[in-house]
Amino acid sequence: MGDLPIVSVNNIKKNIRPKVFVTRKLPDPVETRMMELFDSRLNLDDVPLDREELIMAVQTADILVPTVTDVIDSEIINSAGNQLKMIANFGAGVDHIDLQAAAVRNIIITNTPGVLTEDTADITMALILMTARRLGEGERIVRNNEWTGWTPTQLLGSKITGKRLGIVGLGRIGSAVAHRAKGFGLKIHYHNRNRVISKKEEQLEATYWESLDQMLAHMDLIVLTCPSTPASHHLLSERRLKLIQPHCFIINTSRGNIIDQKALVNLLDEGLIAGAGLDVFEDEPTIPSKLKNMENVVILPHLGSATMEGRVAMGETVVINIKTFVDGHKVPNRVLETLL
Ligand code: 8YV
Repeated sequence: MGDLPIVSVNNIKKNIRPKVFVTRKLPDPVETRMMELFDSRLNLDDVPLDREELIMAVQTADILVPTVTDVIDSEIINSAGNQLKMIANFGAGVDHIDLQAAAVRNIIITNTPGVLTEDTADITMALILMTARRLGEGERIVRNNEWTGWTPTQLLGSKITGKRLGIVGLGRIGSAVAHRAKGFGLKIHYHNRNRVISKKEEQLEATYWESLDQMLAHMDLIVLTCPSTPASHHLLSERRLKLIQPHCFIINTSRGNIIDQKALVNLLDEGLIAGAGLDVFEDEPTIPSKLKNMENVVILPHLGSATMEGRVAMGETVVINIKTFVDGHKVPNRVLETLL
């Protein structure tokens, strides 16, 4: 990065454009801005990087811009050159990055929270409706030319008005789901590490369950909107999944590893859970064929934040994170492991 003086705050040398390595194709306006502001290396073909390419990236770039598809584990971080100062993630979830290894190397991690809240909440509602009202099944019947006309008993689903919705994680996305769900006449229940302020509970007419086990056992629909952290890995373990009533549906728009996927498949198979709406999976993009063949499961290819506006806003947030860091200011969306 040349021989110019070093800014003490961030160790990035002033007045020069940092080398930014973007691992995936981003929306055009974002890439254009990245090119204008930084010495950016883009991935126009959008072929995911393999481990060797990722290692090469962290050995050459000042700033890496990865996505959920890049596993930045301790080996990758430890192979980074001293020039790597920041990992500016395109996305809110950072479970694919070893935060501890990055902290040891003084590499700053940022994410893009806030801008994808509404879109992810919309997809969650879509999955609630698709699953409870059997919309995927209906669409498949029509597309397969199997629809012979209306009948009084075809594809009868479950009414959602008046049902109990248990939200696991009442953060930004969980709250946005709660607001929408209330409008649909669902009764809001939630479990969270910390109980939210009473004003918010009153607004949502929400019931707090300190015990996740107890909440799971009493719900008609369960939605997972908590972040994926070491503590939430398999939060819905086989034991907890078995507490759920057989008429209940599970919706996951967070991360696949929050549910023990193998146990979920078995319980769905045995009819002990009514159905599932899944936007995320344990080993994306691999999805067990058993799950894909279940009529009562709705499967989406991780579309939570997939709107043009949302993805551009995520890119703009990445640009702001990098620019403030390079300019030596306090970085707005820094992820501190201790806060997760
Ligand atoms: C993103 C997401 O599309 O932001 C997240 O955490 O799960 C998705 O909505 C993806 O992570 C982009 O990297």
